[in-house]
Amino acid sequence: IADPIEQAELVHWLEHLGGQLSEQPASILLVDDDPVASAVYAEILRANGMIVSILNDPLKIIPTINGTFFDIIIMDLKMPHTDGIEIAKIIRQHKSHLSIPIVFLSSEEDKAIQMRARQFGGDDFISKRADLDALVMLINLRVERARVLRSLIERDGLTGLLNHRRFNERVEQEMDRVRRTGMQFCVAMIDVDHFKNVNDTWGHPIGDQVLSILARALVGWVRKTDVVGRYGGEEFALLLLDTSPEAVFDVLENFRSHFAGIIFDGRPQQFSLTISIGVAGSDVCQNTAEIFAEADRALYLAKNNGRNQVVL
Ligand code: GH3
Ligand code: MG
Ligand code: MG
Ligand code: MG
Repeated sequence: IADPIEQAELVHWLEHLGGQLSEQPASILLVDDDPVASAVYAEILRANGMIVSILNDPLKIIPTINGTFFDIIIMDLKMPHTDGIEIAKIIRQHKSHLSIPIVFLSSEEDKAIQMRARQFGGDDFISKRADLDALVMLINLRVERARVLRSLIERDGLTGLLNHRRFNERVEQEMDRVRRTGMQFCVAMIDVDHFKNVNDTWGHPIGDQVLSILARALVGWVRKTDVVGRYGGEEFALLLLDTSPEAVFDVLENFRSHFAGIIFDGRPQQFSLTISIGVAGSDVCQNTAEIFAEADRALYLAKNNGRNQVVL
């Protein structure tokens, strides 16, 4: 296959994947209602190259981790006004926060309490008397493993894009944000036209390569903050933020035409392909199910109107 990906697109793509799996510094949420103690630990972790946010009001844990991604939560166990175990329980009640590592930092010696802390959602327990190198190493190991696991759970193996479930969750989050901020977003569904023919004519491995190339091209085309998912076999989905369907139409129309110009090498013959796209805006939809149904309806129209087109 003549790989049509420009260097800039490739860099963009690697960054897209790299956000999850690379040498990026660990982002840490330090939860402790003692501002002095938390500031001391934050300084130490920052000196070790980590990005640290401090939460002194543990009861704000859910809005905090809903709004910002953290690799790991480091939490004091005994806090003057709350109990770390109670906070861990609250975190673990949320399906989307099941996998974030929680490490308790405490001078608690009582084995029964340590056990309880693990039972209710803590992953590790590190003594405040432990040496700081041990703390830093533990955090780095936890973060690395969590990143790998998260990518296995959330990403599609062929393209590296977000999978169907994770993409839906992202749209769900965006719906919540829209309710608070009034910002608009769009969802686009993209389906390769007559893709079955590709497999039948050129073979399944070439079909797979086409899908990888389409995935990379999409990531390179949209904004860095937009989200690209693999929705099904040869169906992709875009979450385009802070924009209207009218503005998105031009971007996707240009992409449609760009993609139609890509020459794939079927060895010995070359071939090209087209895509159909359906777009829906959050402004006319009450919930996630509705915006997907709208985008699907538009995609269906694009297919019925002869394919190779974008429909709003
Ligand atoms: P339409 O224009 O109506 O979308 O026709 P189509 O042939 O693209 O649609 P259809 O749903 O009939 O076929 C989709 C094909 O995509 C069938 C399936 O074998 C193929 N496919 C799905 N996932 C993969 C994959 O991961 N790799 C490859 N090579 N093929 C896949
Ligand atoms: Mg304390
Ligand atoms: Mg198709
Ligand atoms: Mg399809």
